[in-house]
Amino acid sequence: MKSFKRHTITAALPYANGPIHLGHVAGVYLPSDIYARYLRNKGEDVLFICGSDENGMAITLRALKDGVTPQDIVDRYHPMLQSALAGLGISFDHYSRTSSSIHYETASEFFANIDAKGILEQKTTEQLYDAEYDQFLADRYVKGTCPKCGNEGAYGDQCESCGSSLSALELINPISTLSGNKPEVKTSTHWYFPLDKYENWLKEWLLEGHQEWKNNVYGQCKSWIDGGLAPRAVTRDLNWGVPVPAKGADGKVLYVWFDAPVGYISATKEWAQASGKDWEPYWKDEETRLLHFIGKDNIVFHCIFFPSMLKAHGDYILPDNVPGNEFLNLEGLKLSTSRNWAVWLHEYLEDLAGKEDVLRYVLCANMPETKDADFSWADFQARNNNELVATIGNFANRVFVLIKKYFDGKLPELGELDDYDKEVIRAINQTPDFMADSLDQFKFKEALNHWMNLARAGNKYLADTEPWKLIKTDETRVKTILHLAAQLVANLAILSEPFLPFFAKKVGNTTGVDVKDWNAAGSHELISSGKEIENPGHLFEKIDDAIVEIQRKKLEENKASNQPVHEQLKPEIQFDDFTKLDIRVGTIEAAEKVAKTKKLLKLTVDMGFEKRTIVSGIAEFFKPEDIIGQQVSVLVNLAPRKLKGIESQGMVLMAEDAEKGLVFVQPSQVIQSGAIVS
Ligand code: B3M
Ligand code: ZN
Repeated sequence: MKSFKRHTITAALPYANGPIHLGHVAGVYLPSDIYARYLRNKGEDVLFICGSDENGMAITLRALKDGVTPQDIVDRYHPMLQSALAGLGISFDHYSRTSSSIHYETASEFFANIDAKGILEQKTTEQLYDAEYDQFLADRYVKGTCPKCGNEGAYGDQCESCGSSLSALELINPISTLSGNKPEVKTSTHWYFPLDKYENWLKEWLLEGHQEWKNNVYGQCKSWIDGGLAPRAVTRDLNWGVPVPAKGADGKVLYVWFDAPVGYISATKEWAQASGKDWEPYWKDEETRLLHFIGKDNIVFHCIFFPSMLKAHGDYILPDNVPGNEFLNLEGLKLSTSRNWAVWLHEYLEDLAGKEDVLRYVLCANMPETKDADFSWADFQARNNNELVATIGNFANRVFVLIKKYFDGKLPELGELDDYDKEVIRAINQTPDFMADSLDQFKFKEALNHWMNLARAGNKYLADTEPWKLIKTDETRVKTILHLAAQLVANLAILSEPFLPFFAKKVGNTTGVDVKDWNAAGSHELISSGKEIENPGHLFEKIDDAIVEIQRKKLEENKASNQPVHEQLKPEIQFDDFTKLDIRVGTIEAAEKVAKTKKLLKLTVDMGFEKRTIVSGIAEFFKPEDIIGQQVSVLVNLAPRKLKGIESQGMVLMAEDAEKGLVFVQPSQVIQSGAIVS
C-alpha cells in the first residue's frame, strides 16, 4: 500500500435530531474509531474528526413536531451525541457542530468559490409545496404511486419496490408526508450543481481508479454512475441553515448535503485553531490520505457528490477510500427510529455502565461490513459469556493469579523452550501482521477474529500444560509457561487497544506495557523478567439472564409506547410559562370534514363567551356526527392559524394512546362551557 504522511479520517456527522443507536455505532463510529486508533498506535499522524449535523429538514421537522425552535433541537441533541460517543471511547480529535460560525463561513465560502467559477447553474422549476406546513417538500417527504411499477407506497426520491430513482413530481397521486394533504405545485429558483458534467471524470477517477474500494461501496457507485447523473439542487427554501451567499437568494439556505460534508473541513479548522496546528495540510496536501467512514445510505453523497464538489473547488484532496458499511438489524427486524425499534447508545451506557468494551466487541464481531447484520441480546450475552469471559478474561486472570501465587507477582524467567512454547511464540509473532493485513483492508471482523485466536491459543496453552499441577514437580517449566503466557496477555492488550480500549488500558496499567505502541506487538519480550505485575481484577464479568431480559423488555415496551423515553420529557418550564396558557372547556356544536384532506375536521366549539372555529387533525379518529355535544379542552389564546384557507382559532387538546389513537381531554362530568382549566 502507498504510504502517506498523514491521515484525515472522518465519521459521518450524526443528525442532531435524535440520539445515536447501535446501528450508527456498528456502521460508522466503531469502525472509524478502530481504524484511527490502529493508525495512531502505529505512530501515524492521524486527525479523526466528526460533529453534529445541525442543518436541514431533519432538524426543522423535528422542531415542528416538538413545537420548539430548530435551535432548541440541536442544543438538546448535540451534547447528548457528543457525550454518548465519548462514553463509548470514540476517540475523535475534535467533535464539532455545523451551526458553528466557522462552519457557516467555510460552507458559505465553498459555495461562493464554485459559484464564482461559473460552475453552478440557476434554474426555476416546479416543486411540490405543502400549504399547511408552508414548506416546499424535499422528495423524500412525498409519497405516491410509482410511475414505473405502480407501487402505491413509493417515495418521491425512490421507489423501494422497483428500485428506480424518481423525482417527487413524477409520482402519481402525490401526498405530503407532513400533512397528509395533496401538495401544490409552485415554482422556485435554485442553484444546481452540474453532476452530469462530472460523469466522465467520475468514471475515470472512481470506477477505474478506485476498484480497490469495498464491493458494496463500489457496486452502488457504479450503478449510480451507469444510470446517468443529473444536476442536483444545492439550495433550499428553508429558514434554517447556512444562507446562500448570492444575489436573489433571500430566504434560501444551502442544501444540507452541500454544507454537511464541508463540515469536515470546518471541524478541521476548529481543531487547528484550538490546538495551534495548521489545518491546511490535512485537506490540501497530496500526501494526506482522506478517508470517509459512513453507512450505506450515505455512499452516493461521499463517493459521488462530495468528491465532485471538491474537484470543482480545486484546492482540496479527494478521498482515498470510503469504507461504507451496510445496516445493522435488531433482533431480526430493521432498526427504526420512528417506530422506536432501537437500542440507544446513551441508554446502553447508563444501563450497562462499565461494559463499553462488551458492546464494542459484540458490534465489531457482528459488523455489517459487506452485508446487513443482526444484533440480538441473546448473541450479546453469549459472546460476552463464552468469548470475553470464558476465553480472554479467564485466561488473563489465571496468568495473573498463578504468577502471584507461585512467584510473588514477579514475572518468572524464561527457561529452555519446547515445541509447544515455540508454537506459542510463533502465534505471538504472527498475529500483529495478520491483524494489520485485515485492518488495512477494513476487515474489522477478521482482524478481531485473529485477535481472539491468539487469546484462544493462550487459553489452550495453559489448559494443556496445566502449570497448577506441574508446579509440584517442575518449577522451571512452570516459569517458562507463565512467562510466555504473560507476554501473550501483554500482546493481547496492545493488539486489542483499537477494539477494546478500556480492557487494554487496565492491563497496561498493571503490567507497565504501553498498549498504544502497536509496533511493539509481536514480541515475547514485552515485560522483563522480575517485573512486578498486578492483577487488574475482573476484566470481564458474566452477564446473566436477568440483565438481558430487562433489555429485551425495554425494547418491547418502547415499541409499544412508540416513543423513545428520551423524547417523552420536554425541557423544564417556569410557573409563568404555564400561566400564559389560557385553557377552557368548550362544547362541540358542529363538525365537518375539510374538503380534500384526510386528517382535518372543521369544528365549531361553544366557548360560553363566544363560538370558535377550530381546525383539528383528528379526522382519522372521529366521525363528525359522533362528536357533536362532546366537551373538550381548548387552548383559546393560541394565535390564529390558517389551515386549508380556514382560520383556526384555538386548539383542541388531545391525548394519544398507542392503541386507541387520539382521545379528547375532557372534564370528568359535563360542566358549563367556558370553564377555566388551570
Ligand atoms: N447527517 C446523514 C445521516 O445521518 C447525515 C450524514 C452527514 S455526513 C456529511 O445519515
Ligand atoms: Zn416502482
